Amino acid sequence: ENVIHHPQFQSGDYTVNMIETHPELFIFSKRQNRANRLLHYIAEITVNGIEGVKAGTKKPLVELPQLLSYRLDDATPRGTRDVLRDRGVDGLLQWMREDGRLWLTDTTLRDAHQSLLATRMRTYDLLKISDVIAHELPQLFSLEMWGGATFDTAMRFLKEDPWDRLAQLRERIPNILFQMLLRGANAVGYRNYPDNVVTRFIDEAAVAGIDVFRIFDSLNWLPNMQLSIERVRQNGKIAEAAICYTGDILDPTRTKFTLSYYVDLAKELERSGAQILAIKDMAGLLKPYAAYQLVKALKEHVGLPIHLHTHDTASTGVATIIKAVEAGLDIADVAVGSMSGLTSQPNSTAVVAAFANSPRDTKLDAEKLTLVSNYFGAVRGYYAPFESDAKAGVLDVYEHEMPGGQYTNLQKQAESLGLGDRFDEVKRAYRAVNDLLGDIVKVTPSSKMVGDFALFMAQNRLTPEELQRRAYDFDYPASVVDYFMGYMGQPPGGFPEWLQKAVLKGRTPLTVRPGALLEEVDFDALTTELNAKVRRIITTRDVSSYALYPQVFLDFMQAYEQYGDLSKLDSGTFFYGLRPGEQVEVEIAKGKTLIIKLISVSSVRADGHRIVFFELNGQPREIEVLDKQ
Ligand code: 3PY
Ligand code: ZN
Repeated sequence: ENVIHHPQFQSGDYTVNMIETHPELFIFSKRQNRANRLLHYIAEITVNGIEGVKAGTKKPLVELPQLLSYRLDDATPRGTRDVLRDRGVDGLLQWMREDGRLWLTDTTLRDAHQSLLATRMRTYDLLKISDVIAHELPQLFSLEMWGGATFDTAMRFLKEDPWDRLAQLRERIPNILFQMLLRGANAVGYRNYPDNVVTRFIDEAAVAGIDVFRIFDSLNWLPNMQLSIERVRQNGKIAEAAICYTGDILDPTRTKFTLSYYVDLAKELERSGAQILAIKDMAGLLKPYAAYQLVKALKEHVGLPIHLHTHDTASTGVATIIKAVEAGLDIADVAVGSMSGLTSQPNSTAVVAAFANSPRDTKLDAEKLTLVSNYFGAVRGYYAPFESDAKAGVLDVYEHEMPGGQYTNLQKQAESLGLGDRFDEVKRAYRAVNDLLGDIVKVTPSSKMVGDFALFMAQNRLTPEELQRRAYDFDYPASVVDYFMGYMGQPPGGFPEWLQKAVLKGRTPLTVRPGALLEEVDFDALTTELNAKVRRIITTRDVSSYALYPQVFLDFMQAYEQYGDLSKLDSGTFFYGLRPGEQVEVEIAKGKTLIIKLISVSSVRADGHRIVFFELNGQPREIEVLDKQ
């Protein structure tokens, strides 16, 4: 059992002599068994809560709809991934063009929950609906299901392995293209990485099952994207390069990000080898008539299929898609109804209905989308603590220009700094910072930097005028220093000199691509280092995770050691623990189910601990937990 549950074995990345080379597999050790480790987790969450969910929070009542079920040997209907496999990238793109429908990407598994629920959706909940998606929605272009903030959130907050999520979804959905969001030289992180960290990450992701890589740079700086575009192509996968849209091309007073700015950038991306061009409207600023103009101009000047990504923050999303399609858009991003709207993507059934029986009919079945939507509508209940309190679309996004994927995260960050009730002020500061920086593209990681700067302004109750007057008096947040050091790349139009000098205080900024200077990582040395630090056998994927997020990965490994694999635990128990008398069943392996009942929780003892009393398959168990409240 040690062998088959070993991550290296599960990932398929093993050889017949794995047991010889890994004698530690036979150390059955004093380590607690799986059940005990699971009890430990439940006791811990019951007593202390989890980041974002206070202990004692009432568990939402969630009733999942009855789902269609499929037999293991039911073949999935032919989808875009089958076409990619048979015909290659060019063949697929040609086939799509000839077909002529409006192709849709469903973002429910990635951006929708990143934007609505602080990226907290667990693999457990995604897997349950994956068979239905594979069998009922094969007409999709792709599923955006990885990358962006999901990579680090999985490890940091959910204590799960993002690679496992990818592998497990891939296994259940073999027929539809998988798409990820890649932050170019920042990979799935918040800073530029050495080139070989980026290329190796792309190689691993391609092998693990990503087909379409949406590549962007947070400053629209081409040198930060080229390496990724090339590497994706070398892997035989689809390089979708993005122009990030900010400002408003219809507003004559916004002279920096104009229609010709975007067209020039798109032409350069085409020359760099992009196979699809994405318009990445991460904040939802692209108004319908601007979308028409933009797509029309891009269609005239570039030969690539165009893929529109927008957010419905101001409720104009569906209209934006319709106008873009009138101008010749090829592919649009949507999310299922219950996970759409607000800071997320536009509603897929609305778009399907809008084009039904038109020449651009999506060929998707709205009833089937509704099944999936109903599932997510129910499951979303578990994530209530991560919701923003927005009930309707708001216009102020045109003012602050904050990406949809950042909104709930920044709100959480503000709350944790005691600025929860001053979030309006933080949003105003966000815009003020943008203007102080000379108007920049705001998307991860530049958006995080602007967010950190805005929180800093709000905490210090600074107006832009005051900051300007006293610019040399402050120590700026680390991300702001990094930005002005040129560690994220170069913004169009350069840095405002007065602020750069004040932030850097004599340090010399970079003017070249950071990746060209960063020393390549020695992966053999890193593997050795990791093997010394972690008790489980290290896979090449683990090494990639560690190269990107050293401390987050080690913390995740520690949680894994302490609690075991938490992926089998339902989300109600994962986030809220149990109440006295409550019982859950956890199928830890096929045919192996644990019945866990919480009996009671003792009062706090003199040493600060509580005893949590359980019944495990009818047998009494006690777990001691330090009460950290
Ligand atoms: C991310 O980089 O995570 C984004 O979603 C940017 O929009
Ligand atoms: Zn987005």
